[in-house]
Amino acid sequence: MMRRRLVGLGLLVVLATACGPDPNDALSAVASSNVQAAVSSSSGTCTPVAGYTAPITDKGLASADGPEMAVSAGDFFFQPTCIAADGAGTLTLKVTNTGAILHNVTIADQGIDIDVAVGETVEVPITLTTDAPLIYVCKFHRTSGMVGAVLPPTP
Ligand SMILES: [Cu+2]
Repeated sequence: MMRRRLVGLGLLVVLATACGPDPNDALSAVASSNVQAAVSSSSGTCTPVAGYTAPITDKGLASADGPEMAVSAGDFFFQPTCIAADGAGTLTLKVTNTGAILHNVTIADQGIDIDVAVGETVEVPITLTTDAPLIYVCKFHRTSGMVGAVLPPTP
């Protein structure tokens, strides 16, 4: 059940902002995968395509600098919502709960289910392939839009 839902989440549309590290580099990698990519001049978004009905709270797209990627878990979002990785393989998500309630990082396919207490930071080891985005959720607030993605590196 959960696995099927996560596969559905893999279909993201990524819209890039014009500022910050060149997001078009990341988007070219996205376009070559099973993710549908689009570029917009509006603020960065990371929203689902048709077929995925739960919301994703969009807090933008950022480019990673190295194998460690910092993410804030707020009420109820991950920020940045999408991160373009600069390498594949074993990476680390450093997730800090900047909100007022308990959050979580779950990647069912990788056996990850880690709670993040208020004010705490957890290091989550993830495995990223070069051909598909890695979707993670807060298991408590997934249906409130608490979904994030690590995008494959540009080839
Ligand atoms: Cu949460």
